[in-house]
Amino acid sequence: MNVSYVAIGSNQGDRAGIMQDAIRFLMKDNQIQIEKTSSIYETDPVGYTDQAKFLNMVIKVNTSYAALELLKVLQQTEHFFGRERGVRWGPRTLDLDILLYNQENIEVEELIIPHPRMWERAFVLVPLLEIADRRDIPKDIDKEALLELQDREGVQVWKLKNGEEESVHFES
Ligand code: GSY
Repeated sequence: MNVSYVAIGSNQGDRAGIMQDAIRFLMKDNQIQIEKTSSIYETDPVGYTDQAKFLNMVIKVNTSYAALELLKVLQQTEHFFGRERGVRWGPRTLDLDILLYNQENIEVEELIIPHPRMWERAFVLVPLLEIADRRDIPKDIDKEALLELQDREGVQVWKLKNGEEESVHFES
């Protein structure tokens, strides 16, 4: 079984409903088991800033898919939920990005793992560090690194994960 962390984002339509439905959709795949979900954060847009705020979160999945197979499933899921590949940094109904896959470094045309921009983005690191097991993340990433990120103040809890129960937002 492989361990992967996947970032989820949305800034169009019923953001939370879309994210919730996407997680339920992934739960139905018998090659994916969602082990943990982070709180949901509302975040100021980074990159192209003249767009609506995002909701962002991270999930931990156990999967028998190879990394490129998982990528394909996530892209199909984005497409199913109405994602269109338009403006590169522009608004989107659903964004699913593989952040980590085991402790592997992957660099092929379609996929770079660890995700190349994750270290600069508080909207990714805050939910990742909330749920990640220390052994799953590279050693140079810690909570101190977060304080230095420019977008840290733009990341606010929108819906807290409730207690210790896993996947609390998204029971199937
Ligand atoms: O890279 C994912 C899409 N995206 C986001 C996002 O998910 N959250 C925030 N806050 N800004 C973003 N800019 C882009 S592009």
